[in-house]
Amino acid sequence: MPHAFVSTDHIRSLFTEAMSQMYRTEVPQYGTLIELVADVNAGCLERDPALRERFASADELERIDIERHGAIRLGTAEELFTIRRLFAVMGMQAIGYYDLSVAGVPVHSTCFRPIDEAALNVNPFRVFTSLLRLELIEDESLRREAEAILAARRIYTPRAIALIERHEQNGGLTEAEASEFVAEALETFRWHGEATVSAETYKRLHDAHRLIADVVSFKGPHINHLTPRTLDIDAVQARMPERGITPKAVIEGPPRRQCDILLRQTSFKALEEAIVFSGDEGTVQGTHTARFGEIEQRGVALTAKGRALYDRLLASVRGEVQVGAGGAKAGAYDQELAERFKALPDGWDELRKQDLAFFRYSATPAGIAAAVAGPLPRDPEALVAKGYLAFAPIVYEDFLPVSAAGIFQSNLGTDQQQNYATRSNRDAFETALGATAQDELALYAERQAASLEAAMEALGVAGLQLRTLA
Ligand code: OOG
Ligand code: NI
Repeated sequence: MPHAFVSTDHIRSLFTEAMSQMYRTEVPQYGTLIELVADVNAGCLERDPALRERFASADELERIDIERHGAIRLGTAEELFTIRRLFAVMGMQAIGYYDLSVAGVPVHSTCFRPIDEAALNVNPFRVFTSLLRLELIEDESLRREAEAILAARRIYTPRAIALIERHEQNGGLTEAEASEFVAEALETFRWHGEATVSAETYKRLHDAHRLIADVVSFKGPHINHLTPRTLDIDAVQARMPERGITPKAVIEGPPRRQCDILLRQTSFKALEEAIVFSGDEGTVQGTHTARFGEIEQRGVALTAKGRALYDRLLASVRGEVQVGAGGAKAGAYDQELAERFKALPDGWDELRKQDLAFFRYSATPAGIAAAVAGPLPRDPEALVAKGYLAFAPIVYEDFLPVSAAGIFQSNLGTDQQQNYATRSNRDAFETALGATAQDELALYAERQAASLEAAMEALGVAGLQLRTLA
């Protein structure tokens, strides 16, 4: 009899844990951030017993501060193609397309994450994965050189590839294969203190764009940050300096609200780390700045209509106040953000009624009891009003391009503002990926519709509707 396969969710959890351990060892300041996050989260739960109870009953107390995402930057189409296959072993698929060239960062990206609600509940870990757009290097000889350097590297171990193939052929991995796979996959994300290029080449790449040097000069796509979840991002941001951590100037995303929407995130500045360059005249010491730590707080996913309003409000804030080098005008930015976002309703029912956000519907016990007694109205609004149909926000599981650009930028230095006169190139990205990047809005809409359908059925209303239609 063949050995049983473990679930992709289990492999993803093993991987998340292994990455967390590795990154804490590699970047000690990240360990300090994790401790601060744990303290702040514990304080929130202590002050709010109802919140604590919610987490306890969902069996989530243990997992509150575990990592929610990480990020890597790849150099070639082939690397992207294989990373899709690697993440598939852990039940993660490419969702969404993010063009960051409009923000002066020469990459385009996707998010690898689980899709099903059940899988997200077990472990929602996702990886923001960028592909360098070498075509944006203007200097042709430098571009060719970068291409040649990248073409020569192998970022996956032969054993990792063999295990990916085994997963594809057999439809899963056994427990022993899964732990071996995680150990092998970790090699791809590990930091290498030795650059594969000379100090001189590094400088030329760095002068073209700091990010190009980060992608091209090393053996592999080191994980550049991990991001735990916090229950109070403003508190963590304010308290970072207490622990000797320098936060970026402003929290990206929407302002603090009663009803959290989308994603708020902030990071500590990337650290300057010692590296060794290769060279004909022996090795040369240098430094490289790439790795940082981040925190996130997620809220409800917005519909296309809600998102359009969000984008418009955010653009108007950024048009009014530009945060300068060293965080100048950060206070004014935060104020303007809070002020302008008053235009976006801050109540769950308002967000729902105006079709601004996605919700998960369920039949209440009162509704089910009433359904037994007699037929219920078919209009969902009437059912909500009677307390027969309940709704809860669907959490936003993706990223925000403007925020991502802000995170990149703060770790590249504010002197790096460049604008690429180029269009996004989703087709090229998906060709490299070997798959389409799925539409995140369609996924939320499907979940909302499926929950409503199931709830209506539980209330005996779906059948009624079908009969009327027939
Ligand atoms: C990725 C930055 C984007 C986020 O949380 O928006 C990101 C990177 O720096 O490679 O992780
Ligand atoms: Ni991030």
